Amino acid sequence: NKIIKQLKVNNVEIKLVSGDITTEETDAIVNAANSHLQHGGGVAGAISRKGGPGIQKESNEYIQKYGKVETGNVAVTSGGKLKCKYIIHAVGPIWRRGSQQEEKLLYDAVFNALKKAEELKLNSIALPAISAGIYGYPIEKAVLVYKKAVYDFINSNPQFVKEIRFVIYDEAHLDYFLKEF
Ligand code: AR6
Repeated sequence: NKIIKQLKVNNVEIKLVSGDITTEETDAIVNAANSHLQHGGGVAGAISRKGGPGIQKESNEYIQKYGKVETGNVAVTSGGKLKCKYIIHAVGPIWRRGSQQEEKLLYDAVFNALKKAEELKLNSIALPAISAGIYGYPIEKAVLVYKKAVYDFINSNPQFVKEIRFVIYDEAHLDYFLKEF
């Protein structure tokens, strides 16, 4: 993966990376999951295939134990065969023209993923463009929400998280990220 841009905010490094999140070596990678943690398509499918069957199995056990993950919330599994220690499964909203609190729910998904990394005392985390694929959230609107969530998190003075990466898979999204960060 290729680092396109990096900036430092307070004591935290933000990196924009182009490529595939499944190859990242950060302590955690974030998955763009659904509420049932059924990892079929998109980045979830790629993570599940490359990480091995343990990831879907742990996800199913999580759902059996705690029930479904509400939109805006997160669940944690191991990284399976991937290089990361953990996968933080964040459930973003399906875009419905902005009428269903999508902005708040996307903010929560990103903020809660970062908060979980801090709770787990992790130093580095990589996120995909949550909701901006199959869930249809317009990328130009999504990047504004990602930025606000990341800056709010950094302003909460995390003690552990020192590096936040956005891994951009869709080349057409790059300019929107570059413009905002
Ligand atoms: N690495 C990084 N980003 C990726 C990768 C990858 N390997 N593959 C795709 N993307 P999506 P959503 C980008 O659809 O919109 C799944 O079926 C992709 O280009 O994965 O939140 C889940 O199980 C896009 O920019 O997630 C849910 O049911 C971004 O990841 C549903 O899709 C998110 O696209 C979630 O939809």
